[in-house]
Amino acid sequence: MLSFSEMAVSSSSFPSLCPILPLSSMNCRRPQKFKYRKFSLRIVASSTDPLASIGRLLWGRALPPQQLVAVVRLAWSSTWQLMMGQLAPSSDSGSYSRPTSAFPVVPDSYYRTFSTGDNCRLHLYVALPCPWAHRTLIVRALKNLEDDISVSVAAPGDDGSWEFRDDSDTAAGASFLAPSSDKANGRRTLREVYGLRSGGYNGRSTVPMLWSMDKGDVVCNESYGIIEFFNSGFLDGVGMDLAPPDLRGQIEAWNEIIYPNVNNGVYRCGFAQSQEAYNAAVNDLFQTLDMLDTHLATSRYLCGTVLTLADVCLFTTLIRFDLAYNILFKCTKRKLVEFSNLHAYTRDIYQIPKVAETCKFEAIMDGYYKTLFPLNPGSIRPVIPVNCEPEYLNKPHGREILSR
Ligand SMILES: N[C@@H](CCC(=O)N[C@@H](CS)C(=O)NCC(=O)O)C(=O)O
Repeated sequence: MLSFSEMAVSSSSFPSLCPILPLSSMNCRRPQKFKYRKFSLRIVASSTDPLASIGRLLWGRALPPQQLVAVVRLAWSSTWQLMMGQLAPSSDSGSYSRPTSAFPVVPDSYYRTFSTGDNCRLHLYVALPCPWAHRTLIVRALKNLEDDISVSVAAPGDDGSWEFRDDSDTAAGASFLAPSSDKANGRRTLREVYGLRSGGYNGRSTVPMLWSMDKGDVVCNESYGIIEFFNSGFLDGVGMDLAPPDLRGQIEAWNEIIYPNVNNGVYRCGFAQSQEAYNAAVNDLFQTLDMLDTHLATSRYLCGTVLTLADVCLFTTLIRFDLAYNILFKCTKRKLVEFSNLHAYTRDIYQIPKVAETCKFEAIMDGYYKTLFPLNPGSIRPVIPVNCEPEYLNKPHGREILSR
């Protein structure tokens, strides 16, 4: 790709811009451009403001804003379509369709070793902005699996793919969460780790990913598969059971509503590539949130008085709602804080011991506003809303009464 200074001295760059502007409407005199061409090129090359210089070179001293806007708009929207097409695959109608995971379930053999509590040397790869990875961190904490399942925390690199850093605090314990080195394989990127499996790997290198250190292979890279598996471990008295057999039908029913309309629903809003696709996604999302708000007025958690995997899955979207989705993904009909029951429910779960330590607001903000640059090209990170600060989330939620 050409840098701005290279563009400025490459005369072939300009004709490609000019034909889309009607010459008659351009506020410039042709001869002026050629008369001063050498001089202008020197100015552009040495300028500290190359865009302004290119504008002056094309149109003389007076910049015609309408044409500048028209050119930039066309160039930007074409680039945006190109990038979104790559980053967010969509249907013909412009609706975002999430690619499926390559390793969607944990094979039975792992369940057998895990249920006995044998050290089966599993390692979890996560990233802190990611709502899907966040599910696995919460269940790992609630099941007290920190010492059994070690974790590496990846962070977005310049190209948006997951990378490992030098450990920020090597003395920290197993529950400390911050971007880290790759503690299982010593690699620099997650892509390299995926590539270590026998037979290689060409798919998406996503988090969360559960890795077998014994087999040197991916166990699962679908968040729901991983949390079901974690929940099955050491059931006798270790942590809480987040999927009691009598509630499994209800959990599944809630997941079938919440995944497409809320968890993936916010992405369907943010990554929509047509107005119609956005309208449909935002309607589905807010209709579902209204229904959940009504349900949670009389039910402490989704399935009654017991926290389940369905609540964990809903929580990791809700905790990001006013921080990121409301603004960046245009989920603007209402903020979460305006849904009194849903917001109190979010605070209730946030206050369960060990959950707050998994919520990393700075990393979430950086991850969304800086990495998803097609949605926020200036990379300016908005301030954290007051209602998303820990002090606010720790305010009494008053929901204990629903458990009596
Ligand atoms: N369905 C997967 C989704 C995982 C996913 O999309 N993770 C994102 C981060 S939020 C990712 O790693 N994306 C990197 C990529 O697509 O290359 C799950 O629930 O685990």
